[in-house]
Amino acid sequence: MQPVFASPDEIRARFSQAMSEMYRAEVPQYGTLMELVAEVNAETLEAHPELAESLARAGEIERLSDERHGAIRLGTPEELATIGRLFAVMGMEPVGYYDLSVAGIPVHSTAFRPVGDEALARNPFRVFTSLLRLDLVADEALRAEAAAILSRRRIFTPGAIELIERYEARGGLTREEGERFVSEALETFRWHSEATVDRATYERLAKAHRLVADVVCFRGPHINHLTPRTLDIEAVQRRMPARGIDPKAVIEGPPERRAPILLRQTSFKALEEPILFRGETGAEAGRHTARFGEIEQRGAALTPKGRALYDALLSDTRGEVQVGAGGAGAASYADDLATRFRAFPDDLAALRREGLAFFRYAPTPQGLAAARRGETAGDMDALVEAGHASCDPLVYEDFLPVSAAGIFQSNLGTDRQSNDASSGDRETFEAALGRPVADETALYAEAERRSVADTMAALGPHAA
Ligand code: OOG
Ligand code: NI
Repeated sequence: MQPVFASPDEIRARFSQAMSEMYRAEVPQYGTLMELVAEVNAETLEAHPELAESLARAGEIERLSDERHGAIRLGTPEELATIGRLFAVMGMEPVGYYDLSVAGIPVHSTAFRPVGDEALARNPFRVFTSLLRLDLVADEALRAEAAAILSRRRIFTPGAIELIERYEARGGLTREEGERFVSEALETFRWHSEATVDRATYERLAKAHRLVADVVCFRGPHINHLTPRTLDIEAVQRRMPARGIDPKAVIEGPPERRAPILLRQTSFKALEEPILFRGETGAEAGRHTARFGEIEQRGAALTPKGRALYDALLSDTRGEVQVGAGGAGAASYADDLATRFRAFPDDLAALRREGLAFFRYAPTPQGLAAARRGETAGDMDALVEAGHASCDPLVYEDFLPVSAAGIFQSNLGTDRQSNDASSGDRETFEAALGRPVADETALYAEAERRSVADTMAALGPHAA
């Protein structure tokens, strides 16, 4: 008899819940941030009943303060290949390639995430996953030393590997296996305060780049942050200090707008935590900063034309105003950003008219009635104009390389913005992963195209 399998969405929902509990216990300040986010979200809903209604219609109220994403940093191609298989058990696919070397950070990344509308609605949890690029470490001896240390660790439990193999062989896990899988998988993301190296080795690696030490010197790729969704990122950013939380200097992404686009993010700075180095005569006390908390607010996914405009306006601002290591210049940066983004249309109709954002179309009840009378127009603009089709922006479900770099940087102990020359290496990343990453723009374009086709079919001359 064919066993009954748990859905990957269900396993992912359990996993994100378990991660949230583990991280709150490990990093109490993250719990404080969650409380602040819940408070601001509640106030925002009370002040904007129309927003509360639209979230309720979309079925999003219940999951409002669930985490949207987390992040890890891996050390070897084999680790990336296996994590891809682990995330596949939970319905998470690699989407997008992010080159962080543009900001002087020696990693490249993808986001493992659910891709279908239903899967995203069921549980949106995704993991921004970076792979260390030892090829960007200049010192050859150090590079070899790091590779040797990494080759000795095993970041997955035997139980997790066994369940991944079972999933692959049978095409699913039972509910009981899914529960076991979640607790085995969780071990990979747990914090270990004992470094696998001595102080001198840690310091040599940290001198090459703080991130190299963070990836190489521990037993596993500890989850370094989780990120809930906020309805008012400005308010959370403002209120963090009163809760004893130290926010990064600027909110990454576009400025505040009436019609939100892409992704706005901010984080609290990574905490300094006690660790133990290996010593000749026993453990030696040390300190390490890696783990932080972040919040995000998402808006419309942009077409290539919209994204080009976004990139140009952002790069103009960053060319004009540099934020310094301690956050100096943050206010002028925010002002300059807001001024420049006046060139980016700020209402949904204009975003659609000018082809800057992706939309999802659907027939309205009036449209369906008109179609039955044979009174609908044959093109989408006219259908929308007549109220026969509705259109809502597609939510951006991915990440932004410049923003990600800013989040990395502020958690490596500096708010200094950096704009280096790029040299991505997507081919090597995909070879390590064992498969290509999906193209996020193609996913949005396809979702829009499908909604247009379905809507036209429902409202077209042959509909009834
Ligand atoms: C990842 C930083 C990037 C985001 O939301 O853009 C990120 C990391 O620090 O490992 O999480
Ligand atoms: Ni993040």
